[in-house]
Amino acid sequence: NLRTHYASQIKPEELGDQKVTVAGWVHEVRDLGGICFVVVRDRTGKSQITLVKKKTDPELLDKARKLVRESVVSVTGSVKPEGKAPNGYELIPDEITLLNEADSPLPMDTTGKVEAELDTRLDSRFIDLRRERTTAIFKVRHEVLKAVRGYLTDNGFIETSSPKVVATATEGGTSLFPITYFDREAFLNQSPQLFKQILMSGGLDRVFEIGPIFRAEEHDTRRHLNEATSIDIEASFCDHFDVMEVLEEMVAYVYEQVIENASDSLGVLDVELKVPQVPFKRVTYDEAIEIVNANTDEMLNWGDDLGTAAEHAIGEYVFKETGESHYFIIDWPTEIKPFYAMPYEDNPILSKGFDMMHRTMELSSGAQRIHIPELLIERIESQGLDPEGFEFYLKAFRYGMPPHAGWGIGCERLVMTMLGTENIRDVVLFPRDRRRLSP
Ligand code: ATP
Ligand code: AMO
Repeated sequence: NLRTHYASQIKPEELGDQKVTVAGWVHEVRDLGGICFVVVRDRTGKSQITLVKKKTDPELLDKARKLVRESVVSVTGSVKPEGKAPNGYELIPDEITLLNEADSPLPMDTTGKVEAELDTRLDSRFIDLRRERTTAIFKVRHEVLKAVRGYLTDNGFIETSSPKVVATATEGGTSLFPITYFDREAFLNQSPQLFKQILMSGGLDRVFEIGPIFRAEEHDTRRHLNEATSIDIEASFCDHFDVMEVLEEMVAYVYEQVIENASDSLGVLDVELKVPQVPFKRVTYDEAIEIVNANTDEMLNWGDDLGTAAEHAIGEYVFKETGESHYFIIDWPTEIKPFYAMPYEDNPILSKGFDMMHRTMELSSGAQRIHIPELLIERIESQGLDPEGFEFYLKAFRYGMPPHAGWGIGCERLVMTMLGTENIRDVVLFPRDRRRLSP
């Protein structure tokens, strides 16, 4: 056996004389002459291996002293309670197996004493992940996705997957990555949008997808990726207000679950989470414009999109008023929402599209969708797109399409705003951006 226990599973009082085997990376070797400590680290924590010169086989002691930091070892021995050791125990080894020796010097420091640049860390992600802080982020991300799946499943959503190689664009705002698909031009999909809507015609009623989206964002910002993970839902016989409720309830549930299941990781990251209060405040687009014009130097006209500075001004305003970071912006001008957003029947200048915001950035967009094919074609044309390219999609609207609504929320932005990381790249294992294509 290369391993019987993780570091955090070893409880000396329960083990008695039973031997254990831990496996992991050599975190440090401290040779004090009469006594030598080897600290072995795994995903869960650290084990201290203690070798007393007088009591240890000289060959084993020699092997321990020569261990190179960050090498991979497996250690078998007996456990003794020891208050001064990392998890309250020490391991008296019978055997140390060197499984893979690390070169030195290492590409970057793992002890956390020297803070490396993000670029250096991303270049050597395998080493960066050996830092407790980095691993903690991905443990939280796991809890986030687990909670999302749990919440949506419990609320009647079926998990589906849609193709990532497609023939058409869906989101006007950003450009597409073209690829060669045999002898045809194709693209990497920007959003499951069209497919999740087709599933509504199919009668799946409530679906969700967690998958990659690809966006050829021109700019290089701290909140944009070229490959992101989108959490998408679509639900039939619903309007935008119904799915906004699903969204805010889900976000609150995710926070609750992270607090419950990832408190250790939150501690490592020094993050104290507060569950957002539902319902989130609803700010209308008109109010949003007023807030920006009253509180900043910007003068926005009705119909303008909200830029970064405007989003920040609104976020601060809402936070001051409610003490909450999350809120919705509703009742947007139809013209600046995607073609699939349903205009209000009694005032088609406004749409049933919404954004869900965090104080610092947009987290999600959604809408009640147009389910009437004639209106949909009109909207596609009015955005300068060719309905012919959307035939596979439009077909699903002509033979019984229920009213429906949905949203997409960026997983990375959800995790980033939860943990307050500076850069979205911190919460992606192998980010894709303007410059970064490997690892
Ligand atoms: P979406 O997914 O809807 O595109 P987003 O949060 O990525 O949402 P964008 O529409 O890309 O938002 O941008 C939101 C606003 O921020 C836009 O008005 C845009 O002009 C502005 N913005 C985007 N990138 C930058 C940038 N690099 N510098 C300054 N402003 C930016
Ligand atoms: P939208 O384009 O607003 O809406 O995208 C939804 C959410 O996905 C995340 N996101 C990104 N995150 C990081 N980097 C990017 N380049 C990036 N682009 C998007 C954001 C954003 O709020 N089809 C609609 C959703 C719907 O209506 O159901 C859509 O894609 O968090």
